[in-house]
Amino acid sequence: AAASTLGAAAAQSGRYFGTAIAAGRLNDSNYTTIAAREFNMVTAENEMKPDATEPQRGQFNFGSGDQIYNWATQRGMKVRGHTLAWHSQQPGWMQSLSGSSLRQAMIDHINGVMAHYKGKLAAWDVVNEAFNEDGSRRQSNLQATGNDWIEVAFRTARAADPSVKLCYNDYNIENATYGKTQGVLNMVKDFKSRGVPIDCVGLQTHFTGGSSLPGNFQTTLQNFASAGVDVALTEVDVTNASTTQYQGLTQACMNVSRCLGITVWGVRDSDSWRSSESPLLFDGSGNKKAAYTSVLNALN
Ligand code: 9MR
Repeated sequence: AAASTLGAAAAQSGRYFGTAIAAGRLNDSNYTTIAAREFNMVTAENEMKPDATEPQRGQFNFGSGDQIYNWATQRGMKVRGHTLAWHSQQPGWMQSLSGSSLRQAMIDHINGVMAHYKGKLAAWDVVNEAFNEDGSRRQSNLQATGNDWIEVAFRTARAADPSVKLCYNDYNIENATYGKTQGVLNMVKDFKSRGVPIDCVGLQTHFTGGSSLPGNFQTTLQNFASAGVDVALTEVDVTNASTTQYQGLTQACMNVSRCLGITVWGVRDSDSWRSSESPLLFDGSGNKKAAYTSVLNALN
């Protein structure tokens, strides 16, 4: 029988359907009613990022992250951790570090945050957005600590919590022939060949701001899977919520056995970081849009 919510429909094939949640909206009952009904995975939109969790060096704050974690798990939902090492949304003290002191701060940050959530999360986005469009490494303060910073982050993460899946997460890695996609795929193959722990790649899948679903998306997912990692669509949104693109990206995940699930980057259009593009599955009043039906049907 066809399921009537996104989460239940995804669960029929052992997958999940998630959303980004913002702690500041948890007192909006229209928002929480939809979120609790439709989804079975949650990502904190900003509350588990480095600036939120370690505002002063060595002083961790899990208040708003835990608010989201508790809200989700009290409703039977799972939680993805987002994110531990990133060039953006670093606390001010971290931005001013470099070299070996920044490297140590990154390690300490991973250990401090992962200890708090040890055994509780489905996955962590250990490293976020570390590549340029051409497949080279993004120049950042983290990259400047040495090219091995990504593998150090993953090894640190594995030791901190051996039970959680460790993911690399990025945008514009949906087209199989694109330089950035190949750069990330080559990193995964290199890590696998050298025993660097990595379990999954998160494809953010922001088909918004001018980008759109590539015809080879399923091939991309399969290429990562063939390299030995699970994949997930982690931050989906689509300009004007194109039904064909939403249907196509959902079908691509359904067609790849190692595609674990799909997360949309917000509940209603009004909750989106790109609300002017109306890219989500519910309108600002919380009504299901046509794209919702196309996703639900593809999951069913
Ligand atoms: O949706 C998030 C928005 O509220 C923040 O202002 C922004 C700050 O960088 O981050 C947004 O989420 C991003 C995610 O963490 C990583 N991939 C891109 C997302 C959209 O910018």
